[in-house]
Amino acid sequence: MVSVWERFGYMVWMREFELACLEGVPTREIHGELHTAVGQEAIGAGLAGFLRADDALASTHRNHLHAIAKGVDMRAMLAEIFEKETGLCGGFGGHMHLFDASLKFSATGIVGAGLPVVIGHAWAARLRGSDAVAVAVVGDGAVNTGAFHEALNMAGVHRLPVIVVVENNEWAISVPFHQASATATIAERAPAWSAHGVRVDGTDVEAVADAFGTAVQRAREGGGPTLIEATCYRFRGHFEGDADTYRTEEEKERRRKEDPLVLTAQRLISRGVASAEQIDSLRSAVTAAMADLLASVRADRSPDPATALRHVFVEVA
Ligand SMILES: Cc1ncc(C[n+]2csc(CCOP(=O)(O)OP(=O)(O)O)c2C)c(N)n1
Repeated sequence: MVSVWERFGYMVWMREFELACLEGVPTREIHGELHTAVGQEAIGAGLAGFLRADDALASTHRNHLHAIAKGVDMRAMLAEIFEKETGLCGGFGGHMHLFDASLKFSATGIVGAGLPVVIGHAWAARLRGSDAVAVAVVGDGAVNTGAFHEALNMAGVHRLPVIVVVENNEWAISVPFHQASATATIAERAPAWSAHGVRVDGTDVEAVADAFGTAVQRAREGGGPTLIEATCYRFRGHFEGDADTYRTEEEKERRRKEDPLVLTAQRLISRGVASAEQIDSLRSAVTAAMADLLASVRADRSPDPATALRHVFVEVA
């Protein structure tokens, strides 16, 4: 059982990890779009501790926190994001394509594309007679794709051990959720697929963990799929470089006050779990450790340009 103090630790590491990634954008060490989930850490940390190596998790373009929650090695992730040979995929994939086959962790930049993958994992577990589960984490932008309906329907028909977690941060790039959904919430759609539906405050790490832990247990015991909607807000633009003019300054300022790290720290202090000093020293220790990790990754080599076509075409011996 992961304690709330430990979950807070995850949140701090997740925040620092993404702040480290941000350093690589202006320096052009990271090419392409970088999407962070700063502000959404209570969801990532709420998923931690429930999944085994043989459980699958498929994530999105905003995937760093889910990978950390699944136990993917942070150094190998950071090296991949910084396009180094030592990265998870040898520096060929970059931040949107983090893969760790040993942990059945995958990510995709195609909205909704992780859902059918998860159905495949769940079906495979069923055929093997295993109680492994399969988790898809998607954004609210994925919930009106065909893949979302098809995957949840298939999971419902076959009572597959599937959990779909939707991070509803209210915006799919510049499209507000209320303009794109015929239902006020996502969780209320669950009965259409005979799935359990639950909507949680995604700034509350314990609420997320409760909902996710229950869903994983239900799936392992043959109780079928669960759709979890976790409400949240992304603190940064859709990607680094997004002018983000579609959200008002007033909205952004107001919502950033609901920082899950601050809310969780306040909870820890009010319950007497930790003092303000302990929280500060944890944050300073993680900041220092992440600076060391980043410095170490930066010293690694990038792939040789001569290998650019490796993994693109079949290599015939
Ligand atoms: C099939 C597909 N259509 C469009 C895009 C372009 N695109 C990238 S991210 C995104 C919005 C995703 O929003 P959401 O699912 O809410 O996730 P968030 O970025 O808010 O985490 C879109 C439309 C894409 N990557 N894939």
